[in-house]
Amino acid sequence: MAGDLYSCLARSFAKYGDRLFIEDAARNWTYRDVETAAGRLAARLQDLGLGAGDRLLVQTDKSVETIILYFACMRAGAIYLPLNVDYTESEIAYFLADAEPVLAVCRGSSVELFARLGGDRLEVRTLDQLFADLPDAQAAPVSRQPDDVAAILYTSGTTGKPKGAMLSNANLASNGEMLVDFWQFTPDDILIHALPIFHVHGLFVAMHCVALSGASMIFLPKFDSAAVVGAMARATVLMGVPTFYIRLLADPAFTREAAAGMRLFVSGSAPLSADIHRAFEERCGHRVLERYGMTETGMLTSNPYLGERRAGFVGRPLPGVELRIAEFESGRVLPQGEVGIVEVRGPNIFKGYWRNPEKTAAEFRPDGYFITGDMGFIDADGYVQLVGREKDLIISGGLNVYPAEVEALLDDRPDVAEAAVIGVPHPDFGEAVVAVVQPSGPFDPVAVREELRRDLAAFKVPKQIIAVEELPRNTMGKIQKKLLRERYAGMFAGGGEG
Ligand code: MCA
Ligand code: AMP
Repeated sequence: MAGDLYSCLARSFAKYGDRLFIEDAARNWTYRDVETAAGRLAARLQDLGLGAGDRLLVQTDKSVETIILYFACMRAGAIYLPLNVDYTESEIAYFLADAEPVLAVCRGSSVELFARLGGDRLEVRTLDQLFADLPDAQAAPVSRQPDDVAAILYTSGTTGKPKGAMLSNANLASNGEMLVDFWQFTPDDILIHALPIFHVHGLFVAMHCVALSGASMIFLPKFDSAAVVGAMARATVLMGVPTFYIRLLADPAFTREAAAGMRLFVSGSAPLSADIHRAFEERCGHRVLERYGMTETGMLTSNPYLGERRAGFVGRPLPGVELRIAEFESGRVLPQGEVGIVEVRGPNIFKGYWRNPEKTAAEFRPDGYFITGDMGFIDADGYVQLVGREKDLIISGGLNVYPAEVEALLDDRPDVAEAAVIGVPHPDFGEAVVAVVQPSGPFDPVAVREELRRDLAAFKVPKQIIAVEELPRNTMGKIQKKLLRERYAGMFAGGGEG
């Protein structure tokens, strides 16, 4: 395998030059169109002072231009740092201070905010500004080593402070090339791209499978059931989070006929229930292929393309990935069949957390295995089933919410004595964020929710805040979240609004 990610991408650009790469509402882009634009944009980035190893922070709406910006960043040898468009001022301030980017590319409405937060050292541009009058001359690709960082993706943690996962050129290239093979992508594939492009799933898994195989994608701004079903007439693959499949099943237009030309439906980022798996097959005749991964690791396991796709299982370790189950505290490796923490090793595992050697050291075993925080077991056929999480994490519609971050904001309020934030089963999002609060005086849950929206991205804001007289505690005084989860398990059973 070649040294850097851009070399792999450039081979595709050269090989598939005239073929269609991206189709959006505005126009069609061939591989050559995208490469030429990326080469010219890379020259612009360099003019703005972005050198090899510098961070480029991006918070833009989903667009083909953003994808071109990503390629231009790789071509310039810089480090790509995508942010969820939902992030608020306090969240952005943290990322700017921690990552120290040279350049931020944002929406027009955020320019003033970024300029104020970033100070003199940060260049701030919109996509329109970057693309206006691009230079004709393309920047030559800057060569990078396999181990050089290509991207930093922030993930929150149990302490509530996000950590930047450093993904190397080799991490991204090896995982992408392996998935092309494993899921049998060919230049004839057409992928429906309805995921956001600030996460591993939409940016690396879906996009690299297309870019590295010479396939093409129908690029949708977001998941919309009608648009996705409409695109199926011409497409072959859909990748999505379980909420996509739940919403497709709720759409009467999604039928066996609508899905007839599709060859593959992939699900990941959150558990796909065995019930949804079965209902999906009954509806359209396709068995969803479930796989499992993480921001820090890329894709780890997958159900087979050709063999049995087992409902409720995330499949076997992918080629090159070593996976074992261990006892969390001691690290003792457990025999097949026993439930423990999932640990992984392989060329796809990240380099560590940005400027955070302590956190990095804490999440690796001495022999190089990364401790995922997911609990599971391996069955007699080598299939992995995930049964829960050791980490206190809620996954809502494929997006991670760490209760600690929401609890810290609530606990800081004068009207809150203590708060416990839990995940509650939700028919659309899988899990929904709910806060159970012990007030310290007059308390208005609706007003508190509105105030939380100022400091938290919308998906992290509790769908409901419940005031209770007393939070249940164990003899040590610790809040019993398990009890709360049981107590409120049925609250969304009748529908999403609770
Ligand atoms: C939007 N909202 C959400 C979510 N998304 N709330 C909780 N969880 C969410 N995921 C908020 C909106 O801000 C809005 O709030 C209200 O919920 C209703 O929004 P709705 O219109 O239903 O949302 P949507 O725009 O249709 O989005 C739902 C979605 C989207 C399609 C499920 O969240 C999505 O595309 N998720 C995919 C995320 C993803 O790519 N994850 C991969 C991570 P209000 O009304 O209050 O403003 S990578 C990863 O996990 C690893 C590597 C892996 O294995 O893949
Ligand atoms: P992220 O930090 O967004 O990369 O989320 C990674 C986490 O998503 C993993 O540690 C798992 O807990 C979860 N996850 C990803 N894929 C699956 C899956 N197929 N089933 C269950 N959980 C999953």
